[in-house]
Amino acid sequence: MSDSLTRRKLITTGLVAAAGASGLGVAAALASRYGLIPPNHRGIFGPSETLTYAAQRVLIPRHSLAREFNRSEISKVAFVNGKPPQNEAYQRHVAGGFADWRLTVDGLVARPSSFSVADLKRFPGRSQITHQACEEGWSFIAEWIGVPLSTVLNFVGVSPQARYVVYYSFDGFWWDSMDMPDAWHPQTFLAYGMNGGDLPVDHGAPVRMKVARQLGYKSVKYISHITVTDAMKHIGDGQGSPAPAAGYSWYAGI
Ligand SMILES: Nc1nc2c(c(=O)[nH]1)N[C@H]1C(S)=C(S)[C@@H](COP(=O)(O)O)O[C@H]1N2
Ligand SMILES: [Mo]
Repeated sequence: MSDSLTRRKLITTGLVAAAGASGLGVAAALASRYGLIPPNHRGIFGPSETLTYAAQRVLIPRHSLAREFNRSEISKVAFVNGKPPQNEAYQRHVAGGFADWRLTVDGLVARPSSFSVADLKRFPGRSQITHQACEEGWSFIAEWIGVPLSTVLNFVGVSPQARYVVYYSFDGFWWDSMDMPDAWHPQTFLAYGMNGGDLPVDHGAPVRMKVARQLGYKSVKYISHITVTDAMKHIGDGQGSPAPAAGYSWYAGI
């Protein structure tokens, strides 16, 4: 047994025993010792959110992959959830073929940068055929084409203090964040293509986040800004995304 596996097993046994013996508070204390506290730990579901997040992070190897499918398994119908940004600026980008779209990346990085869609397409591209599941109950299989977020993070140079990657939709309304294991995960993409073509407007053109290991709402569409941070407390309501205030988990692992 490798050292990390032994450690994982020890922590897991501790977490499970603590949760069983003396309640979620002890589990949370243990999770805090290992830095496995989600940004929404103070919310109504805080203690159980911490337990779920810590247990997932301890139990599942960091780069374990979401299942990938064959081309023949791609769904005939891809559901859409949520409208494109309802503003004129977005309509102008659509009319201009997104030539002036920029994705800015800043925060705890050595080289804050701004990328056009063409810039993103110059990085080595990847594709994945994965399942997208919405919290509302529907799901579909699609091919997503893009650049792994890790490639862009390596390009801008992430500081060792980084703990979260926060990402914002052009409409300024949708945003979310993920921890560094998901940010470095090989199936976390900045997707600019879908099922062989450019990403359609309904699905987030010109570029969306695709987080294969979490529920659909983490895959924010129309991405125009990414920021790397060591703390979530000064961002939004401090819970890592608007999801917790709406009754959903910050960590939506599947
Ligand atoms: N900007 C933006 N991103 C978004 C949404 C949205 O309404 N606006 N909906 C989210 C939800 S709830 C889901 S399930 C997926 C749906 O992606 P799809 O429309 O490509 O199926 O996008 C997520 N990202
Ligand atoms: Mo969703």
